[in-house]
Amino acid sequence: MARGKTKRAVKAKAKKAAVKTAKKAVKAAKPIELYYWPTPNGFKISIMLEECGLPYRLIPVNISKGEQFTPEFLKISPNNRMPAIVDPDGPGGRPISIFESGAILQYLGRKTGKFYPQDERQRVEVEQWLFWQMGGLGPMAGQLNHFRHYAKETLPYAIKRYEDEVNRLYGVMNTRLEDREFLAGKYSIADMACVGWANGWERQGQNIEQFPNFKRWLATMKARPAVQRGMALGVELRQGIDMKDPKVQAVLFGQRARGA
Ligand SMILES: N[C@@H](CCC(=O)N[C@@H](CS)C(=O)NCC(=O)O)C(=O)O
Repeated sequence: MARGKTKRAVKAKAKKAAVKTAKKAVKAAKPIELYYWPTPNGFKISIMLEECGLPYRLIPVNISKGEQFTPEFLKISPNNRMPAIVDPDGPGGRPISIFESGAILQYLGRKTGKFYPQDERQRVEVEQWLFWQMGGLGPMAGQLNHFRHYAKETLPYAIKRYEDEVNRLYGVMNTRLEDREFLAGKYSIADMACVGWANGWERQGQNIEQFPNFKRWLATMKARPAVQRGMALGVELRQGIDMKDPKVQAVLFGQRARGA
């Protein structure tokens, strides 16, 4: 009995020491540089960094002023889009830069072993929904926002096309969430990818009451402190920016190939 107790105490002490070492390692790590602007695509990465407790340094990329076109940023993100990261402590201990939010989420998931399971079946579950967001929900909701809120002309056909598509996608998500708490079962990077876009349902002309499972999932997501911190990161930066300002629109809309 006494021996069992001692064994348990030794185990608990070792566990405590391991946790302390891991925490120290996280603190000692050089911060990840986060190239960011507070939008649903940016939130994916601020949420993941917050969820993992990784140290990071925010580097704002004011896309309304064209900072996404600076030569320094284009070296990191040749697609002139944020988010992007530079991890000074990349593979082999050397820096690595990554653009595309889905690739960043996967990298951080592999790096930390969190929210991106190693088991192949579970990983495929996550990846299906991550890519569903990257190729579907994000681009469609983005186009819908453009035609509903920013376009110079009102184009009912374009608005309806994207409103319908976003509605269809929310329906798919609602069905998926019928018998599971999160998109891949357990909370994962797929949920993080979706939440910023899903949170805009009202602006996207959708009625959340049509999607009760989606509504429950969104409430669960928004109750997570790391999600709250991630979606609050830098929102003050975009205060006072008018997306209908012709100068802002000249930067963001009508982009064509440069230097080719
Ligand atoms: N597929 C990209 C999309 C990123 C994206 O569209 N970012 C927008 C803001 S939400 C941007 O940087 N826009 C700058 C521009 O349009 O020039 C990703 O997921 O990382």
